[in-house]
Amino acid sequence: MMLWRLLKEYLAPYRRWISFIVVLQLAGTIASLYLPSLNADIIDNGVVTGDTGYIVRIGGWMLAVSLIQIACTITAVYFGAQTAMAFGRDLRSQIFRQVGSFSSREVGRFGAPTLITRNTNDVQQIQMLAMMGFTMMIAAPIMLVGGVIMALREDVGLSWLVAVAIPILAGSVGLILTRMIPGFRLMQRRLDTVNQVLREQTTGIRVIRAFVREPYETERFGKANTDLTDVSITVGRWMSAIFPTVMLVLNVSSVAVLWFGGIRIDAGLMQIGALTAFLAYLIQILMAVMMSTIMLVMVPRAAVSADRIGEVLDTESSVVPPERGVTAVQRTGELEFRGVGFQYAGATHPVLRDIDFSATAGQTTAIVGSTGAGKTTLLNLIPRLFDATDGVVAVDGVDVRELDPEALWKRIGLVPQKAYLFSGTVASNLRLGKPDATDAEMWEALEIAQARDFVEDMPEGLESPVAQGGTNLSGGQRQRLAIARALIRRPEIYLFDDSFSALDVATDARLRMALAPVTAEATVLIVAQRVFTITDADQIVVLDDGHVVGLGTHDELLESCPTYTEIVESQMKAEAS
Ligand code: M5T
Ligand code: MG
Repeated sequence: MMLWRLLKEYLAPYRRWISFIVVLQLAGTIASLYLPSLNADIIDNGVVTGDTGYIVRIGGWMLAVSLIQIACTITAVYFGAQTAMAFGRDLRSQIFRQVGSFSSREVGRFGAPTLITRNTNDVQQIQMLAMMGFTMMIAAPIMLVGGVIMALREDVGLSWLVAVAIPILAGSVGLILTRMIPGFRLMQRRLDTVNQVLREQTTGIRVIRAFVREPYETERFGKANTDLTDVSITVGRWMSAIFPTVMLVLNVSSVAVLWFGGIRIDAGLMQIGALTAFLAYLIQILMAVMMSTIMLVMVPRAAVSADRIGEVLDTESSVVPPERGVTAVQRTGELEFRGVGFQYAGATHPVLRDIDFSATAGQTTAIVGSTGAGKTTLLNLIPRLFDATDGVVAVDGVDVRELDPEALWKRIGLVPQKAYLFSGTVASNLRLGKPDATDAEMWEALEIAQARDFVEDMPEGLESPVAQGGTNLSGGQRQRLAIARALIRRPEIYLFDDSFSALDVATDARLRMALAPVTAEATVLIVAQRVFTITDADQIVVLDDGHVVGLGTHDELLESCPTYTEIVESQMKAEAS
């Protein structure tokens, strides 16, 4: 069972603490079991005979035992909480690490919202179980067994009451709890939905406003929220029935003890002190039964969460780093696609088929094709954001899957189509490209990327804040920062995925001029929408529906490739009009 596996694995480092907690719980429970019998002694030997000295003596002893019990319990709870929280922390960081190793394919399969819920709320469920376990689960069985023994010692004649009360309590509480279990799985799923809707709305808030979808989105959130509330209420209703049921059983048993005990005392078979002690033990026993039952119901809930966490932990990234990655290679800057095919998980058709071409250092290779032709997918195969499902992508003659990932990424400067920036500052975003970049290097990269002007105009220059996703910048500014981020590491392979699309024609031209000397020695792949910007490329790859339909220079392609001619003509017409 996943829950068991997680607990065993992640509690292992805290074995010593746990033994300590068990000892404390044991001591505390024994102390609390001792108290009623001391009380009985006071009544039978002190109160009944009027021996004040005895009362004071045993009373003092009771006080001491109580203090021990309190101290043990407090310490046990303290360390129990510490251990449970440490357990949660470790589990969360492991999930985080696992998710970090996922390729886009796995992240896409789960979806970000559920990954977030799994790493927060689901971990919390198990953490709570561990916490309750440390504070109650250890005490409950000791209390149960000890209570029964002590009760029998006080009076065997009433022991049948214990035998009747335990199954009644366990049965009725258990019945209620089984009603609640189906609600738990539903609760986690609906929590996922609430997270998902909330996330979508906060990221898409501008679009929602622009299309006046607020009422609709509000309703959508309202529905998800109500669904979660409904199932929580159903679970809550059953939960609220537990306490009255317990009290009912407890009170009826107490009355029965007093009733039958009274008869036995009348008959001279039992002493008053023994009766009070017996009553106290019965209550302790029933409390232990209740605690165990509640624990038992937390188990299925935590098990649901454990399964959800286990799914994440057991998902292997489809992009696995090689066991012994090749780091030392003859650096030629050669980039090669050999019979490459790619199919997205769950897609019916491959997006790329039989891609064959190579690009060498000092060359600029342009990739053109209509939207959805597979240009971005093609580029993403090089830094292994995905792995080719067919054929080989090779850098310097080595399959990228055999290269050490760090070594591979160091050589690649990728400017993605959607320029994503991280929350922080301009400088912190540039340092993603090169952690030890100096201010001068940053300004130089910004200069080439034509971003110097606007960064200088920002109030704090390099230290100006950047919002998550770069939402406080314009699309063109974001693109230029993303270009600077890739430039600053001076890679050997540049991948520009439609990276100039948000720039006006003049800025685009200036940027390319500045870029040319920097990338002269490098292998450059440019995905372009505007054909006139890549007419001087060394070679142009024309993609259509995942196939290479043309390969050559601008002039060659005009002669031989109808698809290319079509693209050029359509853009010229647009220019003219
Ligand atoms: C090519 C499909 C998409 C399209 C084809 C990124 C992505 C794409 N696709 C998926 O099924 N899942 C995905 O996660 O793949 O997409 P592309 O490579 O992004 O095309 P492009 O870069 O040539 O297009 P564009 O618009 O950027 O010029 O059919 O459905
Ligand atoms: Mg694209």
